[in-house]
Amino acid sequence: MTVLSDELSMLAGLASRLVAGTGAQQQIDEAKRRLDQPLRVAIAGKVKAGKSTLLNALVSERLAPTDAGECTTVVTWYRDGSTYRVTMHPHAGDPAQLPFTREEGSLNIDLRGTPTDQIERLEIEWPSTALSDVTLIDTPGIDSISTHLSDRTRDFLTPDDGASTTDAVLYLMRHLHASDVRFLEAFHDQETSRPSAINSIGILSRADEIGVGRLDALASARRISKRYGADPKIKRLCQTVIPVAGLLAETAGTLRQDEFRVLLMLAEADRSAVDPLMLTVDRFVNAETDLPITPIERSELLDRFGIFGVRLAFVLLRQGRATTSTELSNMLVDRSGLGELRRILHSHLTARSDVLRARSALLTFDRVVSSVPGVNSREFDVELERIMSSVHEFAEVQLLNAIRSGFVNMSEPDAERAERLLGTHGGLAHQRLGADQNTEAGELSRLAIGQHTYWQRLGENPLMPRETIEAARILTRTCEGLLAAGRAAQV
Ligand SMILES: Nc1nc2c(ncn2[C@@H]2O[C@H](COP(=O)(O)OP(=O)(O)OP(=O)(O)O)[C@@H](O)[C@H]2O)c(=O)[nH]1
Ligand SMILES: [Mg+2]
Repeated sequence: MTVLSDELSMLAGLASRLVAGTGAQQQIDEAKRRLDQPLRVAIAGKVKAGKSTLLNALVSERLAPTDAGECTTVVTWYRDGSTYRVTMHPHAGDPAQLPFTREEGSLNIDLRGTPTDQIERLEIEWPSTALSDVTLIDTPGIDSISTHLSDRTRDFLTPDDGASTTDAVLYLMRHLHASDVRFLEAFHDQETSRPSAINSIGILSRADEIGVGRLDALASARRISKRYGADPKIKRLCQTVIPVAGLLAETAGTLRQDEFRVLLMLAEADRSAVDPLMLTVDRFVNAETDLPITPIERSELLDRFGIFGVRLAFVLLRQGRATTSTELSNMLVDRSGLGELRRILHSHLTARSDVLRARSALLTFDRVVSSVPGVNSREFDVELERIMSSVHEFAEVQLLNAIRSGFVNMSEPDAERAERLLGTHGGLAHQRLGADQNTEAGELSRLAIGQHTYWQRLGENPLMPRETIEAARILTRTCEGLLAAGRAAQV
């Protein structure tokens, strides 16, 4: 048992006693059960931001419906299971299993005539290693503030009563928009009075479309994401912003042999015949050509790859950098930004599942206890406050938020060093210490000692404001944790 789990059990017990005999007891039990389940990560963003496509890319299957269909308007969970099963959870009444078919990989779910506004969520169990440590939740697009679809997503992510059912969010944005920021703020408002960057990652989605599908689209997208990530409003709300070309990632992960053959044919054809086709989307589909590919086939290729993907695959094959469909698929996944997203998902979210889930549980206990009329929650409030400030993992989360919100007065290089140490570049030891992946344990220890000394001295400087001294104390403790973990790993 760790300090964290001991404290959680204690607080759960206290919350249970306070609400015993009321319906709220069940919510406490449910929150406790969640601590052993995979991390729940919602994919959210505006209408047609590419949420479902990105979910498919992460699972390497075309499960989630994209574009049309009533299922795009229902919150849908995708979780690992021992069998393939679809369950509908209505707002009122018992859950029911639903029949489904698959067409070219896509799921076709028969809602049996149930109006979508009566469905709280669909749950898809799907045996998949990609889902073994994370449950992905596809949400309907947020449109304008008032539409009912947006309301469904908003209710789901930021419920007025009860607890949020997610531990973290991937927030897709195509262009930075005032309503994106409002939504992110609303999501975080639920947690505490202070917003938190710890559990959300911003994604500049459909990144291939930036610069009308030119081959350098992703480089431009990377520059734009950096700018978004540095924006103080976004910085308070997202750990980082990265670009992803979801459609290309989805297609690369589900690449078919027939598609590979057509692309190879184009790559091997005479340049004078192919180059004119590659100039624009319109030419690619409609231009007359002697090449053995019909306009319908070209249009299908575009639907799957986008013009950027077609151009990139063509260049990779033509230059001989990819020679098989597996090589092509791997290269496209990498170029799409999905590889980086997977790494970030791991280092920023799943590697920290314990603390993120614990945090969700505490917030749920708090909300449940304060929602039951007549409960004297004083003892609970005191304990919650004590845990939030004394358990080191939470102290780190709160410090990161405080730095990002400008509550802690630090020089820019200090703030950057502190943020990194708190895990904004990933929670693994080398990431926190700013070293590369292959750094030896001895060198990591030296780096940790260097940082320890640095923060300790800063904390002892009597001229520093109180918050900075407190921040330095937490960071010193983080370095001690890294040193201890390094020693344990060497034993
Ligand atoms: N070029 C390009 N098109 C994309 C990308 N991602 C999604 N699309 C296209 O955008 C359209 C919408 O994609 P979805 O994945 O359904 O978007 P969504 O955010 O789930 O949409 P809603 O659920 O309806 O809000 C589809 O036609 C996709 O093929 C991308 O990375 N690049
Ligand atoms: Mg969708």
